[in-house]
Amino acid sequence: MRQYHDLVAEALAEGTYKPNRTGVDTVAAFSHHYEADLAEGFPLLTTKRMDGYRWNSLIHELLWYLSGDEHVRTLREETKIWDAWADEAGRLDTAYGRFWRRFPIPEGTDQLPGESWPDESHPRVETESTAEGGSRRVFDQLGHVLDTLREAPNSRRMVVSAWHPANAAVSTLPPCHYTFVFNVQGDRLNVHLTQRSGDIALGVPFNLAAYSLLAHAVANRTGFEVGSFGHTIVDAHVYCGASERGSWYAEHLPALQERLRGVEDRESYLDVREWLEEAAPPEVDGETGYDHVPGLLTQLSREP
Ligand code: UFP
Repeated sequence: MRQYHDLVAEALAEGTYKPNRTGVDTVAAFSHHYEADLAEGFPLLTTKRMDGYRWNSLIHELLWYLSGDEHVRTLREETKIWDAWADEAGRLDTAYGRFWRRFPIPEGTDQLPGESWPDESHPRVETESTAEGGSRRVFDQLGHVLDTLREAPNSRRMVVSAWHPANAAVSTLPPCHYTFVFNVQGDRLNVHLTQRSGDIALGVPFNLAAYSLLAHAVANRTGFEVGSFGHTIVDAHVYCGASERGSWYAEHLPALQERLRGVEDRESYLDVREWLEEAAPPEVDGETGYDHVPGLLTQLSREP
């Protein structure tokens, strides 16, 4: 997929070398945007393995989001992708589906004077019991989008957010793909995702496929033609430093380069190589940044 290869190319060629919390440094580009027309075909990468267990994980993760569950007890029967972030009881402090389907509504004195909140008569407000025997009210954001698509499809307010600022401030993994917006143009239903942080080699191919699948599902359900998937990634990065954390953060560059070699039209790969050779390596702590990228230049200058 051309857009993905452009993303790789831009990050590697124009990105800044920088450290981050993982201990494995990245080359990162700011605010990359691309669009994929889903009517032209499903954007599943062919240069990365996305079949078998991976595809199965992706589908079950999406179904899990749609279920609104805050725990991984059913998900982990199908895939282990969230196990590392959950405790033994399956509790998880990253809330995607829970916020998509059951965003908490402030109660009592938490509601400031003058603010508007829906009451029980709203079709997407639910009252649920808490483990402590109390109750709380929650709002189904995605359900509200489905209603709006039926009742006022030209609305520009069809936003779903997984971001709760206070939760995000202390969460071990605040949502990466944290908000998305549905937008109708004619009979086409488009989806735009904003992602604060995107691991180009590992995470982004799955994020792209998952939201494209979601776009198909919602279009199917509401009777629209599927439109485009728009994706803005604020920090789009490739891990390239030495790994201190083991396999998850293993060096991704060789695999990415292999992928670029695999594309029919090798233009983006060649561009990356040229750009990198021309680029002045950034300075990191007085050292040349690319010294930290073992083999990058050599690998890229090797003829594919
Ligand atoms: N990441 C993704 N996509 C996801 C996900 C995580 O690319 O869906 F959950 C990557 C981005 C980043 C890391 O490399 O995981 C999260 O680290 P941080 O919170 O420091 O941005």
